[in-house]
Amino acid sequence: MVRYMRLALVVAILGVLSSPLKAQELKLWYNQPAQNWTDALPLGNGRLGAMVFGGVAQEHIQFNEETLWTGEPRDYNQPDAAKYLPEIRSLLFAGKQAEAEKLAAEHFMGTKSSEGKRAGWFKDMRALKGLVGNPAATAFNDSKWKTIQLPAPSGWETVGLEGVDGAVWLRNSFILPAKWAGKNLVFDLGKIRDQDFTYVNGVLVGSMEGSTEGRKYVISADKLKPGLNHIAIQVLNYFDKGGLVGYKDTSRALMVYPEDGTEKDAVKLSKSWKYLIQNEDPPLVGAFQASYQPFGDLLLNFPASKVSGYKRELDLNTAIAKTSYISNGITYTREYFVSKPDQCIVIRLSANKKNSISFQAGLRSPHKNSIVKVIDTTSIGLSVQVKHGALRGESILKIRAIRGKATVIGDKINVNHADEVFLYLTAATNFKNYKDVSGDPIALSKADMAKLLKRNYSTIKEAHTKEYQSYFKKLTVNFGTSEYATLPTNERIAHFSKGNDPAFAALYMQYGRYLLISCSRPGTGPANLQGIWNDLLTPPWGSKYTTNINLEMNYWPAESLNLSALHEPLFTMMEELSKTEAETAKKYYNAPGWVLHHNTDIWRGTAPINASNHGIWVSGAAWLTKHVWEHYNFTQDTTFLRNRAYPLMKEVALFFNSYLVKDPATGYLVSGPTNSPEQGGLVMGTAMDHQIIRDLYEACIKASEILNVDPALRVIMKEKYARLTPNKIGRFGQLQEWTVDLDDTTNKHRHVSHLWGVYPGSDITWDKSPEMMKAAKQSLIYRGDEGTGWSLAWKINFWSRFKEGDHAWKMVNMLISPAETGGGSYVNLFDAHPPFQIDGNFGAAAGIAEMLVQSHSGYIDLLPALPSALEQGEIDGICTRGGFELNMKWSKGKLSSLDVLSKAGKECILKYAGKEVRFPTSKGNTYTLNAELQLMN
Ligand code: FUC
Repeated sequence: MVRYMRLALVVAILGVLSSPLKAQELKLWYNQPAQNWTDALPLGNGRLGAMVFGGVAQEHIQFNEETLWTGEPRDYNQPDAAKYLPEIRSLLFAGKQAEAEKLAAEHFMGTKSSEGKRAGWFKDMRALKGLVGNPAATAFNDSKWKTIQLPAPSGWETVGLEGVDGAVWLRNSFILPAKWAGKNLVFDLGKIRDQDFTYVNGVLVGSMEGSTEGRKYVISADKLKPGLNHIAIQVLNYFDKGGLVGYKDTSRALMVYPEDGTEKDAVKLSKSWKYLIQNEDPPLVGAFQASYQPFGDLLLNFPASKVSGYKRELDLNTAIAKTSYISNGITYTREYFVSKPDQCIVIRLSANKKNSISFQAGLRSPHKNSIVKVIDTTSIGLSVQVKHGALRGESILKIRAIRGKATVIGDKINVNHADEVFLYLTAATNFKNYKDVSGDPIALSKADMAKLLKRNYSTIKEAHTKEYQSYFKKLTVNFGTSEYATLPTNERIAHFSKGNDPAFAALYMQYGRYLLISCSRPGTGPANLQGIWNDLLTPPWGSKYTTNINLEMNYWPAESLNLSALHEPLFTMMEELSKTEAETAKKYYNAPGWVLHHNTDIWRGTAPINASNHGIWVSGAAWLTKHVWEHYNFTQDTTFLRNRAYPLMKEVALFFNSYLVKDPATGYLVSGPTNSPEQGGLVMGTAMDHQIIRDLYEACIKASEILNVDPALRVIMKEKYARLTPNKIGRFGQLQEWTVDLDDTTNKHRHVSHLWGVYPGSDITWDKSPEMMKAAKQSLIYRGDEGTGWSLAWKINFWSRFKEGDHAWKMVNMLISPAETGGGSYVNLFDAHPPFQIDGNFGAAAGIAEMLVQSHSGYIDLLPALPSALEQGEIDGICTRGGFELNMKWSKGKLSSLDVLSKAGKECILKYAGKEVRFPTSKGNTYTLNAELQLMN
């Protein structure tokens, strides 16, 4: 009987297997070339990144090399910060937050890079140095000036003044409506970066310094004329974005309207302005940390022609992008990829008719200090030097034309009537490590080129595909297909939240994996705020590494989505940080071990930055160590635990052993001075810190037991663990964000740090503490669903842990919707903060996995938060803690089959629909279970 039943079950399972879900193509594709950078398709090998626009008359490939940053190696620490620590703490305990923040601002922030002297330059600019005539004057002739479109919300860098810091004049005019005669007018010029001197009809009418205040100047009627009135603005921009940036609400115009009227009566000034650069060399501005830089652009200009059948795509299965179109009856195809084995950006141009390929290739860079040079008869090079920085880069472009001819003319390469063309681009910098910039970029770039030129295109392509697929193929996911799967990606994004395209969520998940492979390979640096892709000299938040959510979120999918090896760059960075951080621990807290505040950069800066109300946050290192511990949990690799994870964890535990202090009000240990990221200013004691520290102690105690080391330290950690401030439920039924019940239930801020214990932590679970879980959920309900890209992604994970799949799905829908003013997705599916920030891509991919499998509570929970929209599907290769890899299928919302591969031979505990099964496993064996969780082998 039992045998018969087994047989029937096997037949049933085979039945399911024999009617597989139809899979969609794993491609992003479009019917038109990229207009904006966030339409372009990203490629990368962890070190070199490329954004492919796919233009017909002009192909544009913007590229990056991951080590090109501003700045130089330097000490970021304030030498005697620790002297002020006791006073800051006692002020905070005494409720004197403002005084504590002031003292900390003066003595506790990190040091900035060197500053220039402003006074002399300022005087020269105001005295019109370098100009002929006075542009403020009404009669000034600006007919030879160029034009610029204003406002430019992302800075004038994005509308034609890339790389310009300094003094720029802007001129415009408007006709005074007759009915405004005799009225005072309001000039609303939005925010200006950084300082303006605004003239109307030659008279200075307003001036302000500071980039956060909008300019609204009231001009008295006597300064105005009937008819034409002239406006001239001298803008002094010292660093970062420049110009008239308008308002956060980008639909708001620059305008002028009567003082007694409203904006409805306004004459718009949002239009073309004339401009002249007076000077581009302002005095240096000190920066707490460095910014990631673009390297250059490869441009291919083709003869103009009419085309049909245009398509561009990115194939996630091969990490190869393609553009194709028909022109004059000839089908042209471009193929692009970035090879890790051959360390280069590769492009192949082909046509289905011989002698048909002609174009001109050139290089350029947004860096002012850059030149294009001839290397040999078929190669040119690009040298860039970062302004005021220690880093420089060298790139080489080599063209191989099959038949036809490639020749260098001027600083460009011309190709005429070729059958097929191969372009190879290498790039390198002088960065060796965070202390050493003595590298030889030209030698490196040349060596890469020499090596690859010994191989042919198909060998290079094959090696690339094989290496890429060694990561990508480890997991497949299929949520079925739908009619929408045939739509171009931009249309699918627009349609997704309207329903019926669950397959797109599978594509989004795989795209997250694709992006991680492309920007974080073993041996490269970790993924920064934009992964590896950046086209701006002043990118948002420096495109650096923010550690109060963003850097960690980048690596959330690494273990569960079977990309464990890609975690490596983060671990190497942590080992470097643990060295620079040791200095910070000593100089700021007089403590052993290491501590990381809320940001770091390529130079491994670790001291607090920005402002004392949010820059002094102490849990960065502790949070990062969760990643080494999770790597161990997923892989069960005790050698890794002994040699890499535990030493890092132990040093952070040693820091907290010394740093935690007793809260006089409660007797518990608290962290502080610190903050709950970007909420409530500098305080003693935040729920987030305590959850992270508790997690660290728990992990460190377990690790020391597994490794059988440090028994004395274990005793101390256990004692500290027991005395740490516990999670608390506040008066609104919410999980308290601080030790004191200060939560504001109307606060809709994107940061939800006090829920750290729900995800990525496991301090709060339905099993361990249902009341606290309810309170955490209540806090999230108060905070609301809206948020930036990463905030939406975090909320997918929270709702999955709350086991509310449909709410989690709602968050997926909000994230996969066209990026407008809030979080969403750009045309190329990059996550929109906005602007672009890659963390949301990774956080959401991890969040979808969390709907399917969870393993943070000591067992594997199958389909714990399956949304009704994903009622059928299959995933092969999803990983869990304990060293298991699952192949799982479900249909009609119910598990239908499961294979468990045991990679470490640990006991397997599975839970599904109220059932629990446990069985011993042997390493390397696969266990098959049926829908009832019965073992079939
Ligand atoms: C913090 C966040 C922002 C952004 C930035 C990189 O300041 O509050 O939303 O993610 O880091």
